[in-house]
Amino acid sequence: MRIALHYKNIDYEYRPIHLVKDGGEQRKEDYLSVNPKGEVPYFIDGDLKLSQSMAILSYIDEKWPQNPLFPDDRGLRSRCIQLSEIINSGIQPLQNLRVMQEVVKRFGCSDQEKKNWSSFWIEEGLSVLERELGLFKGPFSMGKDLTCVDLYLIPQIYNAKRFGIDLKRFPRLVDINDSCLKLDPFIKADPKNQPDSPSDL
Ligand SMILES: N[C@@H](CCC(=O)N[C@@H](CS)C(=O)NCC(=O)O)C(=O)O
Repeated sequence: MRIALHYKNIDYEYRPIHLVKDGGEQRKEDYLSVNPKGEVPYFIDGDLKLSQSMAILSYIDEKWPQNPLFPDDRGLRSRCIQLSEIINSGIQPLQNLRVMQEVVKRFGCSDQEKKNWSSFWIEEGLSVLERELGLFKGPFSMGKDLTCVDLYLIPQIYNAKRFGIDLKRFPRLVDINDSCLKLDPFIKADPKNQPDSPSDL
């Protein structure tokens, strides 16, 4: 989310939500009264209040059309959503904090089993993307222009590294990651440049 706002040069007020401290600020009544789903990101623009990153990105892109996040071509736009959802629906939910906490509670997994589970879904999703994004030539996921896919991919690669996943199997993804990490919006949104090291987009 922050990458998109920086890429489009939109001024915004950032309110950090600590996902772990004291059982997670996202689960406190203060935050649930704003976003009953208890997740980040959450985006407020005047009277509009939005959760769900894809809905937020699509709103931001329509309201501030500079530096577009989706291709103009209808088919490529759908491909862009499809490829983003491989991460957003196919990897992220399977190893989201609350999902993993519930898995541990119900099935008593060890830390190693938890790690294996998350790594499995990350590697599976990245393998699909390695093939899919290999069809596009250029520095970014869909070729010469940055798109929404890059906004999902780069944080997921950061996450894969945290899990110790060997990225040598994914040379196309590594190249895209290197291209994106040279750009200002990605540098500004890097977790190490955030006061609270959050994990949302
Ligand atoms: N489908 C949602 C996923 C949101 C989500 O799962 N966010 C994570 C952080 S990346 C979260 O808030 N987790 C808190 C928790 O699991 O308690 C989206 O695309 O925005």
